[in-house]
Amino acid sequence: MPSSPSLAEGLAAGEGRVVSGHGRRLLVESAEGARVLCHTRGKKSEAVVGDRVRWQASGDEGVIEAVLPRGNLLYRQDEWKTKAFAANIDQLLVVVAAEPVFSESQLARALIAAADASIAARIALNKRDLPTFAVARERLRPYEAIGIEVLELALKRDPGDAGARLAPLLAGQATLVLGPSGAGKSTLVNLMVADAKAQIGEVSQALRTGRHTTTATQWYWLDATRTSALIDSPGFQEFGLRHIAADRLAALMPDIGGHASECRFYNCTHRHEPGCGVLAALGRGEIAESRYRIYREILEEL
Ligand SMILES: Nc1nc2c(ncn2[C@@H]2O[C@H](COP(=O)(O)OP(=O)(O)OP(=O)(O)O)[C@@H](O)[C@H]2O)c(=O)[nH]1
Ligand SMILES: [Mg+2]
Ligand SMILES: [Zn+2]
Repeated sequence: MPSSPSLAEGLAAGEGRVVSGHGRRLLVESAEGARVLCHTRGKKSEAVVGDRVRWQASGDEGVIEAVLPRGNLLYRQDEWKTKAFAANIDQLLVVVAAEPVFSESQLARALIAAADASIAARIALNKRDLPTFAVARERLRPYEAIGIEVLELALKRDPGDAGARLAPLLAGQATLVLGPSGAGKSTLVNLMVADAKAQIGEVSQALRTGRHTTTATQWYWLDATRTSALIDSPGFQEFGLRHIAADRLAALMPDIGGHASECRFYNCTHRHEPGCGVLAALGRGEIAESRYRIYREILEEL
């Protein structure tokens, strides 16, 4: 898969990349690798982690003049509003585990958001050492069927194996890591990012949060040459989909959308229409019931 312009193009002088922060205080890394606390100048310069920006020094700090064109943009949502949280992502790695039991709906939502942003996605199923692993593995069959690779890992129990399999997949890419609490995201970041603790410390100091566990999205470099990155972000459960048009949802779920051409009506919503190819496929057991239920659930929200 080709790299996004984010990593392949690099940065010119006067340009930087947002590596952490939110709102109007952002930590920007210059083309030379120096990190500078920057402020934004109103709506036009509102940036998120991963954004390439044009910035100018102003004393010890900096001002963001403009956000450079984005390869893509991802959103999160809470009950009231949708907000962008990461840009210029090459691929998504969803980390789930045998335990705690993960929500398939949250997993599906993350994959829909990735498909909408044209980002490749993989699933890492962690805690292979637990007896409940087989059940979790079975729940991921429909995802494998739509072409999503499932990596079976034991990040803590067998870090050597996990590291060796992850490294080539992460090389040269900006990878967003998402997943529910307790799945093993921090274990993964600490395994793959040698100086993760130092990078966290640097960010919390620059943003003066006074804590060493950042709750916001953060960009980590995997290598000294800054060619591969992991983006760690909390909030798996609030993936923003409300910007997606309802009639595009099926296309973003290939196992559902793949049958839409068999529907009698071109604008079929696959709920109750006569001659619906999706409902027919569901009846034949060709679409997993959980997947159809999630389709209906998200459709009601759009
Ligand atoms: N049995 C088992 N436990 C693991 C494995 N990998 C991680 N864990 C444990 O799972 C727990 C959660 O791991 P974390 O890496 O903190 O999970 P997280 O996804 O960062 O969770 P949040 O920070 O709450 O979002 C920890 O107690 C880890 O030690 C594994 O391969 N096997
Ligand atoms: Mg964590
Ligand atoms: Zn239909």
